[in-house]
Amino acid sequence: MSLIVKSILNADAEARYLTPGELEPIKNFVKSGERRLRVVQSLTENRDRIVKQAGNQMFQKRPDIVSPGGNAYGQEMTATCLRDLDYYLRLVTYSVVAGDTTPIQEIGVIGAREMYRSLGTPIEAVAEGIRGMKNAATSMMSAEDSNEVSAYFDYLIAGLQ
Ligand SMILES: CCC1=C(C)/C(=C/C2=NC(=C\c3[nH]c(/C=C4\NC(=O)[C@H](C)[C@H]4CC)c(C)c3CCC(=O)O)/C(CCC(=O)O)=C2C)NC1=O
Repeated sequence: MSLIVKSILNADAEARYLTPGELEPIKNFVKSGERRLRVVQSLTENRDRIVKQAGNQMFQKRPDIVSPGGNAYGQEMTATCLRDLDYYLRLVTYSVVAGDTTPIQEIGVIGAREMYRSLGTPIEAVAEGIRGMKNAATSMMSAEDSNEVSAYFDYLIAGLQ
């Protein structure tokens, strides 16, 4: 949920106007709008490259997952693994747009550990792949944009550990 919607729901629950304390973060949210949209556009346009680069890095660091008996072994499983990275990159774009970690948390983190355990997927390797996406994504951005998006990648990585 975006900051604006959240603030309105809180205020309306008490039938009151938005307070200066609520308007200040909204002001910052609005001010950062252009930057956040620029970041999302960059992630969206470069998603194939980001996922591919991160995948290659991850498979190099963890050759076991693409070796016989590994969870991402075989063309189909490797593709499913890269699809998961793409899913996570998409969630990061949702959170950057909303200026809020809720999409990452609700869609990508809650229940993820249990799900990956049941699939036999080593979750620390998933986190490694996401770290690779962070590196790939931030290497193609300005320092300011990179700051914006790093926080969301870090939040996601921490949530999967
Ligand atoms: C947007 C929220 C969302 C997430 C996160 C998600 C993940 C997700 N990953 C899955 C499978 C999978 N996920 C992986 C991923 C990997 N294996 C590895 O060793 C690597 C470390 C890693 C890649 C980084 C693999 C290989 C499978 C297939 C496992 C199997 O079918 O046995 C499945 C099982 C169903 C399917 O195959 O689609 C789900 C639900 N689905 C969602 O809707």
